[in-house]
Amino acid sequence: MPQTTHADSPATDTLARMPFGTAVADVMATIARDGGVVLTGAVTREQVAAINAELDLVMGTADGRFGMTEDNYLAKFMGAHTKRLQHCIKYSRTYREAFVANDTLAEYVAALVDGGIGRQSLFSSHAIEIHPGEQCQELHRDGRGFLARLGIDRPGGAEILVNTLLALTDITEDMGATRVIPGSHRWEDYTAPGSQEQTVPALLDAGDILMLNGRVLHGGGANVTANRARRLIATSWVMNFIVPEEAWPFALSIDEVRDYPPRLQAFLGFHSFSYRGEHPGFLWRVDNRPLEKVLGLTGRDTTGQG
Ligand SMILES: O=C(O)CCC(=O)C(=O)O
Ligand SMILES: [Fe+2]
Repeated sequence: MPQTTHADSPATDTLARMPFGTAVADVMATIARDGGVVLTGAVTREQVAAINAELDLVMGTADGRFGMTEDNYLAKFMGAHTKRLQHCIKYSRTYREAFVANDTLAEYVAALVDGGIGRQSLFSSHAIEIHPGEQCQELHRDGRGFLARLGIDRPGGAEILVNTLLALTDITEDMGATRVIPGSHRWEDYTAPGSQEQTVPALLDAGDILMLNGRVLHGGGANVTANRARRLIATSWVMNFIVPEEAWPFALSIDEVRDYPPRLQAFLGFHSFSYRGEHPGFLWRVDNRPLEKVLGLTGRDTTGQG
């Protein structure tokens, strides 16, 4: 697949669509070309209804909050008219059993991200409900935090992350369909931001997924409808082997760790962290909140990066 420059027009005008269950090689060939693909019918209409009913029990509560109340640096990226609910695994049995544990999905994930079938770590399981009035989200590559840091922010490097966006409503362009720049994972210059004019909307029926590699530019769309919210769940996986050898949060209790120096609490994973000093506390969160706050660890932060 040739590299392209960001001046080139998109590789395709629309994203390719194929049924969920299409041969792994065909799905991978399309993602290699475009950076993403729509896989139709990943879950049934009945399963969509069940997932929505399970999520509705919490989406209306404080956990399904709008925007980011505590973390202003993330507020713009997360959106002021968008509800986000982390840990959907916990709230929807239908979603976790029919979708996240699905054998075919595990094969697609493993074909993109090294490790073998079922041997990636779940990175996020996060409902995103974009309401009327929301603007376009900043275009981004989901693997952005890893790629530059590891020196693989160029075509052809390892795939660290894969994302799937499972539509729980039909999603039209005016409702804020996810916008993608097909082929942008093949740009030579990953620092080029891309523009909304280069994007195409991923139109989804409820039950379809948009599968994206960690390198393609995309972002949530603007919801310009009067009264129609759009709901999906972003489920992503990462390579599972850059983790500590010792499983600290299971080996040590929070009570033991409470009196440790804050630096050590952070080393042991009792603290949210960031990719590279940017967006402190973006990773390793609970209920969209910094872990150390959830745990009541109030010691002074000495990590220098939140
Ligand atoms: O909400 C959307 O359509 C996009 C979500 C997204 O980009 C993400 O979860 O990384
Ligand atoms: Fe994203």
